[in-house]
Amino acid sequence: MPRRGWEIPEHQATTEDAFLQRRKFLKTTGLGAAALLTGCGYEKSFNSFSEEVETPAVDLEPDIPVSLYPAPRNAAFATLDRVTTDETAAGRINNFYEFTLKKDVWRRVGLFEPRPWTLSVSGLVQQPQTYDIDALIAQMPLEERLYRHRCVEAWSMAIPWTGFPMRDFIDMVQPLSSARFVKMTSFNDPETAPGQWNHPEWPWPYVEGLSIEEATNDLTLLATGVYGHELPKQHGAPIRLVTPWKYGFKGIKSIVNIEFTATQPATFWNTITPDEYGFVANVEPDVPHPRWLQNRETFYRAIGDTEPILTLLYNGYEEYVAHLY
Ligand SMILES: Nc1nc2c(c(=O)[nH]1)N[C@H]1C(S)=C(S)[C@@H](COP(=O)(O)O)O[C@H]1N2
Ligand SMILES: [Mo]
Repeated sequence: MPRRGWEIPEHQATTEDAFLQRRKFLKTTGLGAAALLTGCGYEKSFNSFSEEVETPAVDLEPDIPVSLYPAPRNAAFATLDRVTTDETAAGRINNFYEFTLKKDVWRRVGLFEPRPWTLSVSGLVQQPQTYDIDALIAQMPLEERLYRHRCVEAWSMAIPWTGFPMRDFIDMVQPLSSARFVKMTSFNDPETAPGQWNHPEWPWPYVEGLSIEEATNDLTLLATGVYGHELPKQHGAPIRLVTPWKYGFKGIKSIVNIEFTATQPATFWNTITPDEYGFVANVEPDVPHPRWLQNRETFYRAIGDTEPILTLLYNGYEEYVAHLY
């Protein structure tokens, strides 16, 4: 039986120290970045690598699979009061307007190339720079978290994301004290994204933002994987935001730039329909959308298998975020 995303494989049931050592090896040899750039599994790339190049002078145990996924699950986010949505449903019912206004994004991402990819950091920050995405991922502490996921359209899922806390990233790049907001921007490429091609009238690229306090909250994740492997294109490869106490549209996909700003950035939805999509956009059951109520939602267990449930304040994450508002 294939391993489920949340079951920690044996090789990761090692000490934290062993785990870090392995990462260090990946980093220092540059193997991690080189192999991951191919977009296929590390294991496979490693095999072809060792055929062509001399074996590195490191005592590698041959039975240790050197892969970043699945990552160890963070115990604080290991369970939820709902079943995990089936992976096929989560991967076939998506919102990604760069490709389509419909939900079958997975059928329309064929031309999109999430690798090679760079993520730049700019604005009010001490370390502005451009990262190769796989070099960045190899140096960040990946973990898995099961989160509720609530779209403003009143459907929801429970999804196991893999990623690193945005706070760790922010600590690394060191924003200036004048930075109050984080503005995140997606790609703009109508040639490979039919939704952008078909809707040149929209304010592409997709932009989202958070206050610094929100961006450094315990919950805020930059996700690079889902269901125990790298993000597929329709989920926002190679890196996307996850803020589970907010409506899903805040969770910007396929990020190319993170900018630190002094003022609140204009965002994609807020620019198009300011009365419907606020900047803060927290899940609040008592605050209706102008066109529908928000106190109930349709929870997806699998495709065609849904359940009506009550919406929770801050999507059930009150203890983490209530102090911010
Ligand atoms: N770049 C970009 N990010 C985006 C969107 C989008 O259209 N473009 N849709 C948002 C919306 S409305 C939701 S609900 C979530 C959906 O994430 P999922 O498809 O991985 O479940 O992505 C968000 N991130
Ligand atoms: Mo959404």
